[in-house]
Amino acid sequence: MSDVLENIKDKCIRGKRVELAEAIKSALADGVDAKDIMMLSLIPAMAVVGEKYSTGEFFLPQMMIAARAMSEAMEVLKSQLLKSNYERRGKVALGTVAGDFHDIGKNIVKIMLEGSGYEVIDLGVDTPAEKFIDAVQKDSVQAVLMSSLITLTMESMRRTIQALEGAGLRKSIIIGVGGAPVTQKFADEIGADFYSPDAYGAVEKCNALLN
Ligand code: B1M
Repeated sequence: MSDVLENIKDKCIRGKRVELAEAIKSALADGVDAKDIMMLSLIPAMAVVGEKYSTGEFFLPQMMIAARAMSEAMEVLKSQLLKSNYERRGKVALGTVAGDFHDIGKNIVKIMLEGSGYEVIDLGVDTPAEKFIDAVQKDSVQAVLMSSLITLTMESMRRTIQALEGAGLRKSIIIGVGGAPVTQKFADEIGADFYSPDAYGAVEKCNALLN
């Protein structure tokens, strides 16, 4: 990895948000690709933060500081990532499921979908099944996409799919799931239409299944 990308990653891990934003602006001005900054610096930085938290080297405050730096960095990158101008492709609802407040991954999925021409109804975090149902009924979305970062809250995905089935809406939509602990096996088990390990994959699956 180049020194520039390594430096950005390091600043994100250490939660140096002002320096991080400056380093990203400078890299963009030098022609570094926004996608490379996201894929090679920021996302790997969060994996390192997670490892450090697991091993007890980082505590919750450090994880929060790094997460805030990452969120602000995404704001800097957003305009670059949204530059692609595709024709409108469809409307999807996206949310982090009930009980879960992690939204960095969800927000990346949102940016990538919007950059690819989708209208995204962002349901936010800690999203109960009823909000997904509302989005299908009132906003006429063609897909429901759910994110979960905690093993325990993966069950909220199952409950949401059951609630959509109970409301008679299941057959009219595509359901996609993702987030670090989610697997293809789990997606199959709960009856989702697709699983994607990353944001680009989620866009590809939407392209394939909705168009
Ligand atoms: Co939390 N946290 N956290 N956390 N946190 C994890 C997830 C954890 C693995 C850390 C650890 O223990 N090593 C652990 C979960 C353990 C488990 O269940 N197995 C954990 C824990 C325990 C907790 C708390 C319970 C801690 C506490 O309070 N004691 C608490 C939970 C609060 C709650 O939600 N109820 C908590 C809180 C937080 C912060 C607030 C400090 C912060 C979140 C800030 C925010 O999101 N605004 C935070 C963070 C930053 C993390 C880690 C370090 C990083 C998560 C992240 O943003 N990754 C995380 C460790 C880790 O993941 N290794 C951890 C980067 C992001 C880009 O990846 O979200 O996976 P990800 O998204 C990817 C793909 O998965 C995919 O695309 C994205 C981009 O490629 N994707 C989808 C995501 N959603 C998709 C949906 C799709 C498709 C693809 O739909 C089709």
